[in-house]
Amino acid sequence: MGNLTLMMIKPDAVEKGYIGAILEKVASAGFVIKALKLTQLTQRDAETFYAVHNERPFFGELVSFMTRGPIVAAILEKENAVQSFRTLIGATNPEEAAEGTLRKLFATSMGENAVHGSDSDENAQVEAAFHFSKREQF
Ligand code: 3AN
Repeated sequence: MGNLTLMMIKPDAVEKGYIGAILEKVASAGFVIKALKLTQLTQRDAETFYAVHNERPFFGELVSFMTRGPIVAAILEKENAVQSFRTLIGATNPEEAAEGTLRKLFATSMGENAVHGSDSDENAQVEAAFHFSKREQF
């Protein structure tokens, strides 16, 4: 069981001014920030990051959404980080997300769902390396 996960605050939540509110919830839930940046994905970045979904019907929509404005990327540390953070995020569809979860609070739809969290320890490592060099990780 790993203790790191990769978060992205997606363009919809950045546009709405939710960066501070989301980081406050993340910190209050006991996650420690090990790396943090405001950045913007290129089309190639998004296609690479979401390569597992490239056969899905929503892939084009997902890539154009994720590249339309800046995002916040962060590496978060906590015991059992991947599972614990996915619980804090809530279901992919915000209408199904539990009360108090980040998607219930800040997301509007299945596509524009405010926050990403890694789905496995392996992907957390890959996604952390995708966004951060070693000297940006503390
Ligand atoms: P999660 O982000 O909850 O792990 P995944 O891995 O199934 O969900 O999907 C990755 C991303 O693809 C989601 N965060 C969402 O932005 C987008 N997505 C998933 N399903 C749909 C859908 N039916 N329509 C549009 N976008 C979707």
